[in-house]
Amino acid sequence: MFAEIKRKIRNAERINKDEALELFNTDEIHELGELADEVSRSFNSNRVYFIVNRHINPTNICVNRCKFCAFSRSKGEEGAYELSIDDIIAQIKEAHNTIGYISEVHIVSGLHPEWQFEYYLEMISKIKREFPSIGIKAFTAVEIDYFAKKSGLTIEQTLMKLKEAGLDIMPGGGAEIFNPEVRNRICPEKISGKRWLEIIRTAHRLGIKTNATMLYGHVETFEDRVDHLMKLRELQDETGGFLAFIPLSYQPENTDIKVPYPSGIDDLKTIAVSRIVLDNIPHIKAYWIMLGEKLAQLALLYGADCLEGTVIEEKIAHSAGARSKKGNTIEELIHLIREAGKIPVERDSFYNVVRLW
Ligand code: V47
Repeated sequence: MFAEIKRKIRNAERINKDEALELFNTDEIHELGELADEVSRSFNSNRVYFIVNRHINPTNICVNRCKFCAFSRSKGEEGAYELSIDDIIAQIKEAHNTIGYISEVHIVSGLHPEWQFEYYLEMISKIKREFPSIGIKAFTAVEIDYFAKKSGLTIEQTLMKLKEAGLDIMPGGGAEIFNPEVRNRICPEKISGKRWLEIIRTAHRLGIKTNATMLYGHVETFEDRVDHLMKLRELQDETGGFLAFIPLSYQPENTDIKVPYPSGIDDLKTIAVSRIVLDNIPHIKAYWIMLGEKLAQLALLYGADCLEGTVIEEKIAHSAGARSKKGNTIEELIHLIREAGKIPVERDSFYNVVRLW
């Protein structure tokens, strides 16, 4: 099957849209996985990365109501919460004390109608001051756009201020699916895909590395997924600023898009096709929170080379019915990686090696 595509990949030739679509439509899942694993090995040998990190969501109060989101609340609504900077510092300290150290915090929030940009700057600079060795991965392109609008600054100025305050890299959230028709159905109030790409382009130009995501398994088609991947590949050709790509498997509970969870086959296919198409992005994450630990482990043989991390407390996917644990220990991550026949590599935010296990 797909002999010509195989030949191209083995000769390090780029595959086109039609070929990517053919891969999504194939039933030859093992062959697809084998091919993606070959590509993964060409990037990262037999290594699989993880990080000792904590996810922090300072607030779930959000002015947008994305149809796939079960996390957001309006101000005053039951379940709405706001963390102070002291609360955030306390969460990091607790993680630090429990594990002994933390290499990264991952911070994303709702679009809070009242918080000012200065609050976020203070948040980042206080974290950096208190924990200078911790990498700060914070704020999606959607939040950056919102901060810029609220503060009257340009995107460039907003990003520069955050960088000066201590922001190291940006997560890949908010990309969802770029196709405007699908985007309009699933998150009509969110910035466009074009705007998301522009903001990320600016971040890369300013030397801020980012990740990229794709939310799949709701109402999009394989064509939409391919289009999304191609747009990321094009931007990466231009900037080289993406560190990792993370396909996000749709979690449907408590949301307005009532569809079944993506199947395991769909999850593995999406990881594999992403690895093959994104021939210029060094890392593909199997986000165990959304895939579940066991399927994420299998994804390590289907093109993924990173498991994200310890996470400690996950809220976004678990509000929508994620069936995984909310956090994991270093030992469990290492066990998953070793049992897949791979070498566990503990990393920092920039994929520098912290420790080979
Ligand atoms: O932007 C929201 C998605 C994202 C649902 O960059 C949902 O390293 C599935 O982006 N089902 C946040 N997904 C998570 C994210 C992320 C996670 C881990 C690592 C990194 C990284 C980024 O979650 C949101 C949105 O696209 N999301 N609701 C849902 N029901």
